[in-house]
Amino acid sequence: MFIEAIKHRAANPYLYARNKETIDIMIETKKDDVDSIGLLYADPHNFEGEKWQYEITYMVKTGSTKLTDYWKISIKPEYRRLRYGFRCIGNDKKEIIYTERGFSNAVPKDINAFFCFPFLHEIDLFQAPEWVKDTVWYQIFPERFANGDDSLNPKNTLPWASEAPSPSNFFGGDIQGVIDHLGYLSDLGITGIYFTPIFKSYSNHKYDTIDYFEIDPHFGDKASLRKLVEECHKRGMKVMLDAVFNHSGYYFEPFQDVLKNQEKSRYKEWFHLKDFPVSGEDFPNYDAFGHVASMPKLNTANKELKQYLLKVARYWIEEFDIDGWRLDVANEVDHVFWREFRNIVKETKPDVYILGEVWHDSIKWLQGDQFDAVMNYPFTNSAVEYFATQNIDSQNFKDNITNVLHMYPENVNEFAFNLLDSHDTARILTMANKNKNRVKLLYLFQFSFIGSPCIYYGDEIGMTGGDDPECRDCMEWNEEKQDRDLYQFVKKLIQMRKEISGFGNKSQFQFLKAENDVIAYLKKKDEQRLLFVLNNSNRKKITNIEILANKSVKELFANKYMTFNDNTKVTIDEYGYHCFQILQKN
Ligand code: ARE
Repeated sequence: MFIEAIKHRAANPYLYARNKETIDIMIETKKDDVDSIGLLYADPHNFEGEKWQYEITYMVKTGSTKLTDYWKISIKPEYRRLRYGFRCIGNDKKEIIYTERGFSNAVPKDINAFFCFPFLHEIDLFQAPEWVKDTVWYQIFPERFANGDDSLNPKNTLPWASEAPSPSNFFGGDIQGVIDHLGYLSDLGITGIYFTPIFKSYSNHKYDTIDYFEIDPHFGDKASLRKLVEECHKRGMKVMLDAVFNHSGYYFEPFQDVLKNQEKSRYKEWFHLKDFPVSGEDFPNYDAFGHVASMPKLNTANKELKQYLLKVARYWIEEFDIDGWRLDVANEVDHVFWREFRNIVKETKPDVYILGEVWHDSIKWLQGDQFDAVMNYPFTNSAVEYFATQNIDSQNFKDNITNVLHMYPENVNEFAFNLLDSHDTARILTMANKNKNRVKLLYLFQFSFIGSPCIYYGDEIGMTGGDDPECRDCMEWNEEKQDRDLYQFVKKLIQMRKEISGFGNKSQFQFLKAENDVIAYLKKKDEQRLLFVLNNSNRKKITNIEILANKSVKELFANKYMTFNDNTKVTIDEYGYHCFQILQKN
């Protein structure tokens, strides 16, 4: 046994409370090296005489990569406390005990050698709004979605879609434009909209805030936002706004005050200034987003500024009833701030969704005290590299996705914000080299995965565009120029996710196959079993899926019943896909 590959710590995601009575435990071992793992566990006070009485129960292998096997188990300890260790039996039949004191041949006599979960407090649980699990998001970049009120157009507004998007051009998109098209989003099946910033700012993207308490006048006013939220809520859609708290804009009043009064400015502690005179020349002498002078970094540790930003967070919830905050550059803001932010937000409206923009491992923010989710870019990267750019093979894809699923607790995964692209990346159809079939597979995978999926505006009708700013083109409203076939496909997936138990969230995901450009995975929920088989190549494939032996199934896309005997070969056309609902044994 390769004991050096055995990995566990009494910390997230290896040990966590899933709900008020359940503790989940995970351990990693070298791939195919260990045959079984028994968890030795009991309450720390469960003694008979001098002897601690423990039970043994066997862990389940929940996923494997080329290097690693992941094992998990859920325990419901009567007194909400736990001491535990592992008994690993290797494929060489050797046995080893693993506790907090390391490896031993026999079970340690001293109970203090065992790993410890001291007490499960409900208040420490990771809890996020339930509605998110069923939400299908749509991301809108307001300047480019629809122009509903010409009177608000900025100077030099260009006719809709008359030019390619540039870092500085304007096309007049606004809040009324979104309201005008809510019917379109309802028809598609959208239940949540994420808006990139709408507060008063200088640029077309509005990430350089001038006033956090005002709607950008080119987008509308407070009455327009109120109407938007009401109209969305009427249609069962949630509204999430973008909070840009890492930095302000250059024209934010307090920063202007710093530029004017320099060392004497009462706002000098609101920023991270390095020396005076403060100057926003090419390379600013203050911290900024990147080295972008027009985005001076805010000092969120400063009490006065903190109160100001927390007031902003509360204001738009309290006065406008918004349902979510997406937090820009969330990983560059201090954790103390985010903890206070969470308290204020949840106190104002408990089921507001807090979504951090973090592109990397985000475990630090997902312990229950800061965010409800992060933008799941590790999911995005794997899906894009497999289906769109085809840079990785099926085995690597399976490995990456298995790692993504084991990166965070299971109850955290269900709230993940799963995007394929965004206003910060090229569009998926462009990444897929304009191959629509690959985009369909991407959508199928996204909609059948754990978490809440998000569609970037216009992707559903086949819009293209490279990296920022190209991905921010004006929405195509001429139906003749829209890819209606793709639209209908996405609409169908949304319906399937909503109507078929186990298709989307609230189910378990398990890979069955990943080779030769084919992947197969099983989604389980209660008695429901859905088997997905996807062919990520331009050649027809025949693949053997053993679990189909002697089963009757319904193919949900073709709406066709089939029965398998011992021959479990499945044929999939080029870039084809199946979803088999397994009905019963013959
Ligand atoms: C503009 C130009 C760009 C140019 C840039 C640099 O459009 O072409 O490269 O300036 O000068 C906003 C605007 C952007 C604008 C930017 C700066 O939307 O158009 O770019 O401001 O003025 C990292 C951050 C992540 C950030 C991305 C963009 O970690 O937080 O970079 N995303 C948010 C928003 C953006 C927004 C800002 C932040 C600033 O979503 O829209 O930009 O408010 C790797 C790294 C990530 C990195 C990612 C992308 O994966 O791991 O950390 O994200 O690549 O670069």
